[in-house]
Amino acid sequence: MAGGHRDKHKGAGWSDRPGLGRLRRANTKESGRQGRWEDRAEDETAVDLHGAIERASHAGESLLAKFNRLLRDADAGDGEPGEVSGFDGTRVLVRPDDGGPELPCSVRRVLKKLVAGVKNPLCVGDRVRVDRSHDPVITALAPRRNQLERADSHNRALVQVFAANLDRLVVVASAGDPPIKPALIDRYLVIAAFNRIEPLVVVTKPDRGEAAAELALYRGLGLEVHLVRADCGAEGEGVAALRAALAGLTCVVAGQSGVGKSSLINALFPEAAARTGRVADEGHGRHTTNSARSWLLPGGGRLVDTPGIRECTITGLEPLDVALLYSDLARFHPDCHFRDCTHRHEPDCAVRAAVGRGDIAASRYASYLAIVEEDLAAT
Ligand SMILES: Nc1nc2c(ncn2[C@@H]2O[C@H](COP(=O)(O)OP(=O)(O)O)[C@@H](O)[C@H]2O)c(=O)[nH]1
Ligand SMILES: [Mg+2]
Ligand SMILES: [Zn+2]
Repeated sequence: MAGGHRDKHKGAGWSDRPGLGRLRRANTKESGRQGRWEDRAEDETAVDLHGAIERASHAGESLLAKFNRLLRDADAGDGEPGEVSGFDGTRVLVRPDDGGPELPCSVRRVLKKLVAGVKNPLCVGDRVRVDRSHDPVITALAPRRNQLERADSHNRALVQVFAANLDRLVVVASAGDPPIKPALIDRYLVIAAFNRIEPLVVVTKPDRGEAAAELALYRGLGLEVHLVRADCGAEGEGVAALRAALAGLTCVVAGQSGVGKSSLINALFPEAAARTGRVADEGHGRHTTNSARSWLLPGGGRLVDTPGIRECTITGLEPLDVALLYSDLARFHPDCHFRDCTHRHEPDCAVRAAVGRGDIAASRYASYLAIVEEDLAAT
């Protein structure tokens, strides 16, 4: 088939984006750095994203990489396995794997001092071991698959980690009331990609507006997109399909206030919703680290409730990194005249040409520019 690499990338799903690693190596001067990752990289995409994360923070080593490296050196630790489910004052709540009740635990000092520059050594979703021979104490911590982190609002030198080991970032938007905001969806998608969490898009309120174009756009990007009536309980349109899609997974729900997150969780998981009472409305007034909470769902999945996702770290990335996290832009990047093209003002830019032809949605290009020009400029 004619068209070569473009067809190969077309419609590629999240977990299967061939060529991003190659693209990054082809487009950066720091290709030597990739070697360190080769032995633990699952695939080229992982190499690529780690490359971006590495440069984003902590003088060449990402917080997550440093954390996991230190953990490998740490004591294996005795005790029963469990998972951090929340915080209660100075205690860390651990849900034991054996199904017993949550345990308020203290933390062994060596774990508290693990990584400098981190506000909280443990976060919701951490896999731990608890020694219960006396007062319960967390003795060991397993490496993390991924995490959501951001700079502390009071001290920019400190990083707050508020959830780890997530399977899905559920991005919720409403078809109307409030109107759908593709730029906000794109921001969450970049956060998901940067943190290596698979995103899933839910559009609520099909009775309040029209979102056919957005549904088509995000499905066209290879994303799983659900249209869901969230205020009609378990019988609402799309609820059963979404519940099936999330079964057994650890999910975090993100979205603007008023789009129907709480309603959605009520419809999906009435048992959990009765206990949560609240689910992350973004930002404002809540202590992100200590108010994060995870809830066990029927079937073994978990719902992680945390605000602050919108402010997750994308500062520190360079335009090239952001463009690579936009799968639709990245597809055209190899055809730009300059290998480090930022797709703004450069001549012979294949990305801008594609926007002009309608091969890249105008809203996607606009949100890319907004991130590059507003967020990255803010650092
Ligand atoms: N018409 C309609 N209203 C909805 C739908 N989903 C949620 N709502 C309503 O939208 C409002 C905000 O919902 P809520 O779940 O509190 O949003 P949250 O702020 O994201 O948690 C509530 O009045 C809900 O009843 C829907 O699919 N259709
Ligand atoms: Mg709510
Ligand atoms: Zn370009």
